[in-house]
Amino acid sequence: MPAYKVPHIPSLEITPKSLYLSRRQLIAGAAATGLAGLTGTDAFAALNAKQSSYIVNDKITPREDATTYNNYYEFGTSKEDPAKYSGDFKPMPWKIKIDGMVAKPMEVDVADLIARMPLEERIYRFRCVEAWSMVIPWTGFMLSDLLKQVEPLGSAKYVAFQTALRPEEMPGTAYAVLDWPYKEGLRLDEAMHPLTIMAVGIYGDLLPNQNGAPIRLVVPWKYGFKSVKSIDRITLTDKQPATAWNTSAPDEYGFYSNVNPERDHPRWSQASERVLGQGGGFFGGATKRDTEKFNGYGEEVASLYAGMDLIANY
Ligand SMILES: Nc1nc2c(c(=O)[nH]1)N[C@H]1C(S)=C(S)[C@@H](COP(=O)(O)O)O[C@H]1N2
Ligand SMILES: [Mo]
Repeated sequence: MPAYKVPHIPSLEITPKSLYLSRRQLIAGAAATGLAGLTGTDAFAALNAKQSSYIVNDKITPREDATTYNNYYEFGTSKEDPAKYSGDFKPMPWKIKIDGMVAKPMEVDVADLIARMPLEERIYRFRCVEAWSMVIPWTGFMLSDLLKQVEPLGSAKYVAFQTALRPEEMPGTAYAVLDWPYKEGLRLDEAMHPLTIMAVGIYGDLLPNQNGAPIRLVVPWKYGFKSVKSIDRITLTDKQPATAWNTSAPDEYGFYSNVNPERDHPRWSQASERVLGQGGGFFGGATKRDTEKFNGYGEEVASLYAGMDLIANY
């Protein structure tokens, strides 16, 4: 049994058809207006998600912790900065450009994706490279469902992702702490894996700005920094893409960044993690747990790396 019952999101099965249809209409209306002004209970209706079978049977991290202890350097480098300084960021309306080695490049509106993609709620463990973790209910759709629509060419081997760069809304980008815009990348087979999702919500609500509104990647078997926020461009390519952390510190952050307790970060151990929001205080008294290889998703993803040396390819 899940340790957590998903609030507010009726599954499609138990939703009367008339109500379901009126939600679709509401969503269509929201798409037309770019979801402007959709908050609170309206947003629950917009996030008409199905409960997924991808569920970690563990205590959910309190929403308060997941939305006030963040990494989002565009809004500052302290964990409290993103919640404090992302208030001017405007996540709607929002377009994502998908280009590169595809038969059908496109520009798509995120409100439209929220309206028409099959949304699911999944409860994933999420582990930051800084040796803390949390358990988050994400609402999103499989990245593969989006990539299929642009028809990747046979020559495409990687997917590059980019965060929007809006200096006037992102005070942290005034400092050259990373090479802006924030970039990330996946191998095409990693991007097409069913565990890889584009998230538009957490805790049944639209993503708060500090968590990557309006749309972000979530790759649960990799360190948190692979899960790039506020994406406005996705490019299919045949070359391994540059990534923000690999560019800034190549000895510390590789391209693969699979969660791996056997491969320490040069400055700290990766064998265990502090669980955010558990055991009273955070780093003070937080519960510690052993880090699992591939963050516990090995059964699903280990085959992607058959024959690869994951110590060299960190
Ligand atoms: N654009 C962008 N995406 C980003 C980051 C960032 O600084 N900028 N930080 C990454 C890191 S290090 C982590 S751990 C996660 C944190 O996600 P959360 O704040 O929703 O927990 O976002 C990742 N995505
Ligand atoms: Mo991270």
